[in-house]
Amino acid sequence: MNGPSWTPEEWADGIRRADRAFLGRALSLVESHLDEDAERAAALFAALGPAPQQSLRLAITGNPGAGKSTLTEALGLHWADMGQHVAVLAVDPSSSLHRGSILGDKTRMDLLSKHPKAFIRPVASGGQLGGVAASTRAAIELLEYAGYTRIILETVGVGQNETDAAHYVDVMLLLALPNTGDEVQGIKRGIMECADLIAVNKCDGSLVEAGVRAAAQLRESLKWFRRDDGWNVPVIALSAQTRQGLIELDEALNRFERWTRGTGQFDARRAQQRAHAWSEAWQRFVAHWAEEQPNLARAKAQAKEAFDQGQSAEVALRAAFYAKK
Ligand SMILES: Nc1nc2c(ncn2[C@@H]2O[C@H](COP(=O)(O)OP(=O)(O)OP(=O)(O)O)[C@@H](O)[C@H]2O)c(=O)[nH]1
Ligand SMILES: [Mg+2]
Repeated sequence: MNGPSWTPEEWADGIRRADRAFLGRALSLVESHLDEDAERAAALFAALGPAPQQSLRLAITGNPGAGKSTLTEALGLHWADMGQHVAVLAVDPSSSLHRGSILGDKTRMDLLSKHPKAFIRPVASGGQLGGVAASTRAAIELLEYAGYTRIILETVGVGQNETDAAHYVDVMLLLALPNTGDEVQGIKRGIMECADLIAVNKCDGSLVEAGVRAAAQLRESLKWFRRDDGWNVPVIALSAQTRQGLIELDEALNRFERWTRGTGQFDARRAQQRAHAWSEAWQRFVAHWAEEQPNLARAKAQAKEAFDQGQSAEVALRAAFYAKK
């Protein structure tokens, strides 16, 4: 990144003032893969000091077209009007993020993006569809330093890593649709298991009745999932478009936050997420480093050859790496 000439302290001050220029450059800095940017980011975080703890981090998941962006905007506006500072990270699956494609038309969130208490930022997905970029955690923290109290992560409703978002947020909200039928709307089990709240969206017009039925059906299928923490996952019928049910959703979110903070789950989950972030970053770092070591590359090639000839991966690797010791 061609850097501005701010000192880490100036930069930190700018972020604490929620100055969009400083914040925007800082978000680009943590997304950057350049070594010198990593050093600058570390200096910036050192200048920022201990992270504020007052935020609520929410992820919205759901199949493509479920209304995640529409709900993000409705909920964001509701919160901003109530005095919250709202930041949205919208995961963009396209790799062309830095070539000027700032979210498609329907995800622009026109009203929210103009709100003085809101900030919207597209983030690159983690390489795979549905993934969340490794830099997302640092981005969330920067937004919190800037005083944002509600962080919404809109995920991409496709791919293998849809449940990734659970590693980054305090609350997982799953958006379902007023589809009824034997199948639970093609929602994968893993996604259902991760959800702390479910909202059936688009319960408006001719779909109101179907929405109520779908909500009942979802409540029924939730009985098959046992949660260790004893939380009863609420299922709320709503319309992100007419905002019917939005207050109820907000209340359910507040209830969940109060409940998890009360039981200590809230802090426990964040601590677990930090631990997960560490081991994940360490593995990624080591794997990346290993690729650059010529000795390792030779042993790996040797093992791969044995593997291709039918040996088990484990045996081949152990032989290539340890036999010569
Ligand atoms: N009738 C009705 N339509 C809705 C509602 N919410 C969203 N839509 C419409 O559904 C379509 C998809 O909405 P989005 O908010 O873009 O859905 P999304 O989940 O963000 O979609 P992707 O990001 O592409 O996965 C749009 O045409 C919306 O106008 C709702 O509550 N009622
Ligand atoms: Mg969207």
